[in-house]
Amino acid sequence: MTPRCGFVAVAGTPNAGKSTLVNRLTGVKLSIVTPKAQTTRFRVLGIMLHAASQVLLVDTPGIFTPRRRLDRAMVAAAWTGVRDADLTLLLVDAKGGVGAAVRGIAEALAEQQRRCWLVLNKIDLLPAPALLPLTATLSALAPFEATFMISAATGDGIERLANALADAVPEGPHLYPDDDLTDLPERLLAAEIVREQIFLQTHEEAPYGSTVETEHWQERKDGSVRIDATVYVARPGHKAILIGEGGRRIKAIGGKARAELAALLERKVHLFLNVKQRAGWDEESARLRAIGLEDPG
Ligand SMILES: Nc1nc2c(ncn2[C@@H]2O[C@H](COP(=O)(O)OP(=O)(O)OP(=O)(O)O)[C@@H](O)[C@H]2O)c(=O)[nH]1
Ligand SMILES: [Mg+2]
Repeated sequence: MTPRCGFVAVAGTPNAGKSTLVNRLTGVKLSIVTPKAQTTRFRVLGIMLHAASQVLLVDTPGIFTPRRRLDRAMVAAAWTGVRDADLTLLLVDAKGGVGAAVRGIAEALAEQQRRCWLVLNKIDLLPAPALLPLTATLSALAPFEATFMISAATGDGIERLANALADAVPEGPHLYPDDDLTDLPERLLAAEIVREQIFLQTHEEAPYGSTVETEHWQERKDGSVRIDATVYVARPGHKAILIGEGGRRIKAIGGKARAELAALLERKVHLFLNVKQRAGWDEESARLRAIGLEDPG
């Protein structure tokens, strides 16, 4: 069979299920998932090998109206992902319907004359007849080549989508070794897994005011790894929330993240977290670069 390979961007509003879909298609957890919007902050590559095709799935941050420099960098990263792709999937939370945000993205894709497919997600949450008017509304906004209805959570409709993607990417040699799953460095993955626990275990502004950087990564002779990570928080109040009474919260965050990392890296992990307050980190170029974002200025 002729080898095929191409980039497919997964775009949409925050919380549509983009990361869940990329993890589902690759069969591994590469991109963190939480019930909160704006979880993903930078592009994450998931490599799906399907028959003779290598489909390079680009998970992107949700597209929304940015306020902070961090937000602008996130949205810019999402559009860069779309611009560099052979095909874009507009992933829509079918339960959420077509609001101004989804509409805006569909119109922008149409204007940029992107090759794109419409993918309605979370179909496990609503009855099938409700999907038809949604498809009609969205199809009027952009010339989608195809429409898919899926549940990234249950796997419904995924096989059909995977087959279609494998057929759709252009002919050409594979760009990555076939056993690679992502281009995400392990240090960044570790920081992301810690950030996922912060998103899951703290609320309101605290997760949005936090970022995580891996400071040290030490492979030990016994095969285990020691990881030291710093959690930067924007406000003193956030530091108190993250540490929790008697240090209980940070212990719980570290405990869960450590277990998750041990499973992902398939070895014993010693994880040390240090919480530092750093007002305005979300406006700081160096902090944005540390998490793989370009400074939007
Ligand atoms: N019921 C249901 N929930 C889903 C489905 N797909 C994703 N979710 C849930 O939706 C929430 C958001 O999922 P994510 O994958 O983090 O969404 P995202 O689009 O990557 O979000 P951002 O990174 O914030 O832009 C999580 O709680 C998921 O478990 C689905 O098909 N059905
Ligand atoms: Mg995401």
